Amino acid sequence: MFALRFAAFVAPFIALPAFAASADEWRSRAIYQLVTDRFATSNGSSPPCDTSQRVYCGGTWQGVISKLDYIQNMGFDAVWISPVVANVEGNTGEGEAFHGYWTRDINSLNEHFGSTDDLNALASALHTRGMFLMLDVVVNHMAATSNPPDYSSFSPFNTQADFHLECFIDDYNNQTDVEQCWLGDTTVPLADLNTENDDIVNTMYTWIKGLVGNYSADGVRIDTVKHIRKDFWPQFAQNAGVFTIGEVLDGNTSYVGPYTQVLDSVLDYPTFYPLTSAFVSPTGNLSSLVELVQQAQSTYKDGEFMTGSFLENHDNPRFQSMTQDQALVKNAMTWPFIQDGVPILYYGQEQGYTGGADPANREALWLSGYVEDKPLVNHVKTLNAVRKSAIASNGSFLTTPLKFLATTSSTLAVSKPPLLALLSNGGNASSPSWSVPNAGYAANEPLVDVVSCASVTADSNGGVSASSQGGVPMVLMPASALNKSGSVCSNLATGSGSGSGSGNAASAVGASGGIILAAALAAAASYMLL
Ligand code: ABC
Ligand code: CA
Repeated sequence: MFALRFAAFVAPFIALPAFAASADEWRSRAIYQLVTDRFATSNGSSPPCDTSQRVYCGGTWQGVISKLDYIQNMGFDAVWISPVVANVEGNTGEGEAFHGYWTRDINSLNEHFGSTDDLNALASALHTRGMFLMLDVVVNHMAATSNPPDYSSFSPFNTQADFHLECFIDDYNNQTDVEQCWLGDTTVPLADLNTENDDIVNTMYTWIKGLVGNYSADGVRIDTVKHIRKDFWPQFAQNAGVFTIGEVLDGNTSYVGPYTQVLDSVLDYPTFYPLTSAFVSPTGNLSSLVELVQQAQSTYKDGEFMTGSFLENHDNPRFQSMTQDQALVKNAMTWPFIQDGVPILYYGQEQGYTGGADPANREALWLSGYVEDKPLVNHVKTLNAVRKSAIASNGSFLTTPLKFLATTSSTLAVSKPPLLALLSNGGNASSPSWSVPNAGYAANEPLVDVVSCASVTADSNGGVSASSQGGVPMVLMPASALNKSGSVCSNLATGSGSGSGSGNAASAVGASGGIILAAALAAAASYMLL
């Protein structure tokens, strides 16, 4: 009986190509988002890169391959790269298409980033390490360099009839305008594809299937999702055949929520805004963050579980362009790793980059020297490692919604057993303290704050009282949930064996191929418990 049900459940996973990863297989992952042109050069050189010029600086897929140790050492097991298809060439008057979002031909690659072989080599280099590749795809529009566009310059949609009539979106409250008018401006019009036309729609469905297959992608980040009617998306996702995460750029859960019904997940923009304002200064409003997260938990299809949580991305000013108080920065950076969804870190945040609005937030990472022994790099390592430990030590960590246990005007206590995160926005001159009467631990349980590697002991009711110096966050774990031979505060850890988390994020990913089976087995195991 066991064997039969087991086999029936596992079989569909095994039938998939090695890395066609589903939403469930992304749940436990952590994503590093990079701008391909700005992350690393093929030969390791460090050309100058003035972001204000908005031109190609020289990053490539080979460059990414050469820096996978850097990414993996921080504990990431998935990489989101810039759109890969051929873009408009030359200086448009708004710079070059170094970001990859100005599609000219959906069936050719962007040669600035490398060749077909290079992109395939990146996919296999990632897979060899047990890491996932996420492609960024644009379906809504093609970019032109004149107005009206020269439609014959696009491929394969090369006539005006393939596009909605030109009108730039000026009323974001009119959803028909949002879907059928154009993004961009008269210098670089983003000609809006006529996705009401079945031929166009079917071409896009066939295209995404081919793209994912050709480059062995494990997931796709989908651009401009709110600019195409919702019922376009389910079949698009089905043809992609892998995890889909959509960009619906809006701050309201009521607007974003319905899109969680048509794709696996969304980038959690609604949380991003109150998250930023909560931690950007000591006057930030923590209750707005709490309220928003609770709304999202009840509005999104799977609560917050499958969202992508981020503090920075390529479209918004970096957090450190608004404050450089390192205590605030560390608190804000902690959030994506201790909440319900998949954490996403935008490259350069770990190096303390401070770029403001686009294009300043797209700095070349080679100018940092990729130094790994730095406070924020270490913070990221700790956060990834502690999350993997929590996942390993509690089989339902990933499916248990976080709870806010105690909120004051300057402190938050976020519980996601076995983890308790104690955050504050007092800044580096503050000494925050937290009192959490029912934290859910055992009486007098030995705990470890993994940020400072200090011991904390639960009280006789399993509650926690703690305080930190210099406003830094605390992330508590039972000492027994950390591995004595792991990388997280091993001197205080008392756990060993599989249930207690290795504390080493890198070891949580296996060799190519094995990981899918492992994920299938884990899924099967939890399924058996139902
Ligand atoms: C750049 C500059 C522009 C400049 C232009 C010439 O060059 O950013 O300021 O005018 C690509 C490039 C960009 C380039 C654009 C346009 O193309 O990366 O550098 O702009 O040529 C995605 C990608 C993004 C990409 C594109 C285009 C789309 O992530 O990198 O940009 O393929 C809209 C879209 C969203 C899009 C974003 C850039 O524009 O919906 O998909 N991102 C409101 C609207 C949003 C709108 C947003 C920004 O403004 O509702 O739909 O996003 O314009 C919240 C509200 C939101 C509000 C925000 C700002 O505040 O709830 O509704 O968003 O509180
Ligand atoms: Ca559209």
